[in-house]
Amino acid sequence: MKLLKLKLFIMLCMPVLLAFAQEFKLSDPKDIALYPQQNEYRNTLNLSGIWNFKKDSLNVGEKEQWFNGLKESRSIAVPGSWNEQFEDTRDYMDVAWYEKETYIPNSWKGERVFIRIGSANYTAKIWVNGVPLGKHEGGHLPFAFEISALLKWDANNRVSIQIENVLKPSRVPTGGATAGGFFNSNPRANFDFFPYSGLNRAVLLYTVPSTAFIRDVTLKTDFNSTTGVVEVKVEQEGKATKGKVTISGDNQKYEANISFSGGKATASVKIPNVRLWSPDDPFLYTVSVTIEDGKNTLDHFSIETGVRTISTNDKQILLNGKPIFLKGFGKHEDFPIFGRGTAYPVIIKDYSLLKWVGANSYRTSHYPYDEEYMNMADREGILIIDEIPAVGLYFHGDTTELKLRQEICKQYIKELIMRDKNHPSVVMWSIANEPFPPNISLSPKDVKPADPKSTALFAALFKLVKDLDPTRLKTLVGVMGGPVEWLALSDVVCINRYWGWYTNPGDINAGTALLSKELDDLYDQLKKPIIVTEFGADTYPGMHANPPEMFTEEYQTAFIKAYLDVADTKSFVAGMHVWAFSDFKTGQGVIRFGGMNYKGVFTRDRRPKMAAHYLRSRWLKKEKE
Ligand code: GCB
Repeated sequence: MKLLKLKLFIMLCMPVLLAFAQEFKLSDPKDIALYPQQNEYRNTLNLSGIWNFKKDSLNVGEKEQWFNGLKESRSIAVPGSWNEQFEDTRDYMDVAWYEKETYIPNSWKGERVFIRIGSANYTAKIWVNGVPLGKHEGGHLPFAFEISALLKWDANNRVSIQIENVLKPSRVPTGGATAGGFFNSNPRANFDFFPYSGLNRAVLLYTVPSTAFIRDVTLKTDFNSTTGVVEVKVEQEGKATKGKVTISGDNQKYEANISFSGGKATASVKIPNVRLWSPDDPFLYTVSVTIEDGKNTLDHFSIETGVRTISTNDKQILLNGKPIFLKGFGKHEDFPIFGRGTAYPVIIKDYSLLKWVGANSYRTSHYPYDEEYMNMADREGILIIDEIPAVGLYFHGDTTELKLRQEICKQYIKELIMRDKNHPSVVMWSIANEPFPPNISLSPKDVKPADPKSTALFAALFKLVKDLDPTRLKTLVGVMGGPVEWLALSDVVCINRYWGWYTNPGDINAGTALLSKELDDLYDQLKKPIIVTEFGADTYPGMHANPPEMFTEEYQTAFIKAYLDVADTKSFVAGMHVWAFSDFKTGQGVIRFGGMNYKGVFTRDRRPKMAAHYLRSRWLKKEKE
């Protein structure tokens, strides 16, 4: 009788024991190398829509097994930030659960099935049908796990995701540390944008063939006179022995056979009379890869890409060997109600406005954006400085926290390059925005030398970037008063400057005199092209003053004009990015009226301020000259 009871007890407890016995795997960046695709060998299922949601402020969900079904949940939209969808979640920076049931057809049986989460801010743990699957840290990059073994076929399957967004100094971007003085904000982020939480991008299920599938494709483009060259590296997992690469476009088709050794194969395809990719002609070729085992085709994947090169000389950025001046903005993924959630109409609108205003580039400040932004940049011919979420890094204080920050930066670099390496629009990787030294001084005369340890860290991050992608430029974006040693590591020196705003308030002339002198000094020391990656003034739409006064549309326009005029006198300035494209939400604090940064030249709902009209007249005219 006792034995029977024991057996019964074990049987009842089995699912629970199984759930606890299993470990959460860490994601492998290789699994985000190729965006899920629907074709004759692959399926995708987008789980966007309404999910179940529940806050877990006491952090009891795991103990109470919420992964076996959320009780008393409410509905929430995915993608979308939880902060904008309810009244009690705006400043909620803690644990919450998402849940979705979805039907998996029997026709998928025998395929390998993966789940891909576009962005979960900040940490995520995932269960499928109550069984632990994997975990991930970092809110702006995708991650994926295979789920084939956990699925029930021709049945509903439950996906449970626990997300936690506590702002901590050990995380990147950093939070929870006291910024000091006027810069303190609620929520306690050490960065100037709202720390939107939750599932901000789509969650996808997708299949790949189990016999063999294309795991990664890396494209490297070059040209020689009128002939383009595309180097294609393919990685497969499974039994494929050979395959084919086809590049088509402009009514032409070029092919090369590949054969695998150790799962890898390469090809070099020549394109006579190549149409080079550029903002003037963002022409995209289709690179199509098939793999086979000698008898049957096993998998197929295709990528749109452009043929182009990017390089520098001591003063200029060269696209396809010719100088190009970067006109554009620092941006954010930010919109009312969506928060940081993917909003397709906003993506389209932003590209329409970038074109309207005459911009040719922007920086994904201060984190990687949804893949559709990258696809659109390829199509529209917009150059991208692609930034990891390392905003406001610092090097003093607790050494364990410092180490954790360094590790996560390395992970971000691996994930970002894995995700975005085939986009012609991406011309530069940015490994940090405004890292700051201890005892920062805003007077250029008093800038202190960098601590060699921090310089060594940046050197190591740059080496990692170069090892992973030697074809693109790399930079870190420097803060006012930041050390020159850090800037010296970049291929292109990028600096954010607010002389005439945070210093010399109300005095644009004094501000631009400082800017002009600093640019000359920097160039004398570094002999590299410089981009001013941020400059701007908060501007409440509809506020006017003559003569211009801070916060008015006139001041913003005059400020931007004065900075652009200075840049025009320096042959080594290779780009000017206005801060910011549009107004955006921040935490609440005394320097952020209404919890907003008003430095946009467009409002948060994308209406032009006076400065947008001014930029349009200046940037479009320049193009014709
Ligand atoms: C900066 C930061 C950016 C801020 C901006 C500002 O230097 O890089 O994140 O939003 O200044 O408006 O203060």
